[in-house]
Amino acid sequence: GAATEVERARERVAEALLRSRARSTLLTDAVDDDDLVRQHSKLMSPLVWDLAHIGNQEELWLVRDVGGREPVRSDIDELYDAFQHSRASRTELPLLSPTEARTYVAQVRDKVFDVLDRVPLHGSRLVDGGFAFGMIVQHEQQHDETMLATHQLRVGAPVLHAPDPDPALVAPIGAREVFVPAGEFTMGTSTEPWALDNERPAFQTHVDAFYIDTVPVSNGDYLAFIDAGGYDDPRWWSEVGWAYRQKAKLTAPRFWQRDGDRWLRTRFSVVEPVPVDEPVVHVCFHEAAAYAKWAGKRLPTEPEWEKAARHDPATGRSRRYPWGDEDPGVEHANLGQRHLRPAPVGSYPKGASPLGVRQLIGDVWEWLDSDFQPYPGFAAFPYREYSEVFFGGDYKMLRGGSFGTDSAAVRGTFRNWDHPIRRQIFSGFRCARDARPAS
Ligand code: AVJ
Ligand code: FE
Repeated sequence: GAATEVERARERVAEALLRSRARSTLLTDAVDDDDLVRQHSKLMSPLVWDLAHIGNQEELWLVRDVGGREPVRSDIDELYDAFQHSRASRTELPLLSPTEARTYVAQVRDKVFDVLDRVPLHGSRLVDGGFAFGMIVQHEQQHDETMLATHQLRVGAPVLHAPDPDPALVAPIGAREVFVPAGEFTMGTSTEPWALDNERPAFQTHVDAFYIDTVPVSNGDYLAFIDAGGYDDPRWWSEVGWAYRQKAKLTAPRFWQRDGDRWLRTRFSVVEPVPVDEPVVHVCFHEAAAYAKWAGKRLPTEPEWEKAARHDPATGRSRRYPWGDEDPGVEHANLGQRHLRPAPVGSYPKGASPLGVRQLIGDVWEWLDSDFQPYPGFAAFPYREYSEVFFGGDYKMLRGGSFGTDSAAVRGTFRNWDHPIRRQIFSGFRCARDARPAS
């Protein structure tokens, strides 16, 4: 009944809070204090900022707002407000030290478990189904992925270790492309309990027939673009993309370097030959779009991606995930920093969509040819600064999560966005093309 459902929500929250904290701890305990306060890149915060910011968001929403408790520390809100200070300037601030930050997040977390024990998880939109807790879990996991990207930018001996994906999970893919017939499908959600405001509400939308690649573009595919002179041919690039390619002198994905006649790449401080069968990662939107044009294709739009990922032609309904409604298992997708790399293309046949599209969830975020815009009926909730202030033409969409995304922070409806020039994120892509009826 309703009571056991609330108890299950409470258990889900507790488990997710423990998992996100274990990951934040791993990412921040892996390096020494000098490394925690250092700026590894102008694009990133020092790791110690992310850690205390995680605690501060948790305090604002769960301790003060949901719990109605006294502040743990009311003096530091401004330091950890992402809109007050650019990432590049955060090392200049009088931040909590690593020890203070660890104490702070632990104090906040103690109070949060107390709040979780006492508040009803129903009766208001903020707490129904544990939403505010789920939002904070997703916030921590999103910053954990950002911290993982900071680790990738960090120079020094390797400190993160994980087994490689199981090669036995690769299965022949058959056709390189999947045909998605024209028609309506349900995009977004009105029922997913932890869905964030920008995923809501569900609505019907028509998508013309199109073809989408069965798997993400691999390093091997991408090498063919490089070898064909793709980086030196403005025909493949948009005007803005070409200008950026020139200005930034792009010649290959980020973290690649030429070594004689082969390419090496650095991955969490380990240098290795570029693995040709893995999805390409650390490309910006402009590189993805240029590759697609060179290949005679284009990037999918956001409705196309979500239809490929969720639409079940047999029932006409949209699934939570490509494989169905169950939460991601290890057989479905490469998520959660379980591995420190994408799995080879063709992996996870059990994670395929009804039409047979693979690896939509996990491995690499997929750049899409869509700007970040609200769905019809969007309402900012619970704060404008999560989504609303980013709507417009400045950001391109990314879908599906990467190997560094936790299962709590991705689903078929989950929307991510970034500047089209960003490459430090775990971003790759797959291609699509129109399926125009022969005239
Ligand atoms: C949704 C991943 C673009 O990291 O900037 C973290 C998530 N929002 N803190 C980001 C977020 C506030 C956001 N992205
Ligand atoms: Fe944040």
